[in-house]
Formats: sequence, structure tokens, C-alpha cells
Amino acid sequence: MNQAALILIKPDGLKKSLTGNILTRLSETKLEIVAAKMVRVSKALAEDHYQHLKDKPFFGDIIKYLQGDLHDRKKVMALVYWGEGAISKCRQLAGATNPEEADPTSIRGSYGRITTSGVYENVIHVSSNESDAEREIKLWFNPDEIIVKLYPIKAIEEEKVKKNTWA
Ligand code: IDP
Ligand code: MG
Repeated sequence: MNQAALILIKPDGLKKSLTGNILTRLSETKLEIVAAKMVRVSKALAEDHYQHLKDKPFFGDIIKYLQGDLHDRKKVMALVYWGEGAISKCRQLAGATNPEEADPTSIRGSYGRITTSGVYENVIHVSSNESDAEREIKLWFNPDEIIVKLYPIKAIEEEKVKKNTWA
């Protein structure tokens, strides 16, 4: 069954210049990339993204991590991978959450580390299951930014919306 998975190349992945390596590894899945963009992550977006961890002692640290405060790289690359078994295929390549426990040939095993303050810097986010993927994709992308129709949409008319265009 076709599935969608949200992938984030986190600020440490960008700072370490791993974008190409990570995308090459993910291309082994033969999945299709149906959305991609660079995002400057607000505190609200980071907190929404990690809402399931808000009671954990490391919550504050992972919010700073996703916002790029730990790496002087205030951006992440967000992508949607789509195809048969997308979530398990991408999570398999990503490896375990703890980079020290991840298969050494996985993306996290190859490139992740644990900081001295205990944050798992694991270079990539992959959605855990279909309901998380839907929630996360809707958080990070508007429908028009995704080239396939993943979830139901509705048309709304907005009046007097101010937006930038090319000068
Ligand atoms: P996942 O990214 O493998 O789905 P989650 O449990 O959703 O794992 O955790 C989100 C992120 O929070 C992880 O990718 C990692 O960066 C960080 N994290 C999770 N557990 C710990 C921990 O026990 N110590 C430090 N950081 C953690
Ligand atoms: Mg998770």
C-alpha cells in the first residue's frame, strides 16, 4: 500500500554537509519524493512537531536542536517520500533513535552522535507511523506544495491576502 513519510534533514545533517549522502541513501528505497523545501523552524512548529515528547526532560533541548540553535544553522530540509511501505523503508535506513545503538551502516549509525549534554543528534527525522505521518505532513506542508493528493483538501477563498511576488 502506498504510504507517505515526512523526512527532515535536521540542522546537524545540514551543518555536516550530509544532504547529498542522506538523499543518496534514501534513494535506495526507490520511493518517490513528492514534496521538498527548506524551512526556517519556528518555536511553535518545533513544539508542535515534538508534542508527543513535551513531558520528557530533553524536550527543551530537542526544540532548540530542531530550530538550529545548537548548530548555528537555522533551517531544516523537509521532504515527503511516497510509495509502497514508505515509513518502514525510510525508518530502516535511518536506524534507531539513539545513534550509538543504531546499526552502524544506517544513516543515524553512520552520522549521528550523542552530545555531551545528552541530546541524540541523529541527523534525520522519519515519521513513525501513518497517523504521525499525516499529522506531521499537514504541519510542515500546504496541500499545494505536494505534487500528489495525499489527504482530502478543501478550497477556501481568502480576501485581501498580502503575499510576496517577484518584483
Ligand atoms: P524518532 O526520531 O526515532 O522517531 P522520538 O522518540 O520521536 O524518536 O524522539 C524524537 C527525537 O528526540 C529523536 O530523534 C532524538 O533527536 C531526540 N531524543 C529521543 N529520545 C531521546 C533521549 O532519550 N535523549 C536525548 N534525545 C532524545
Ligand atoms: Mg518520532
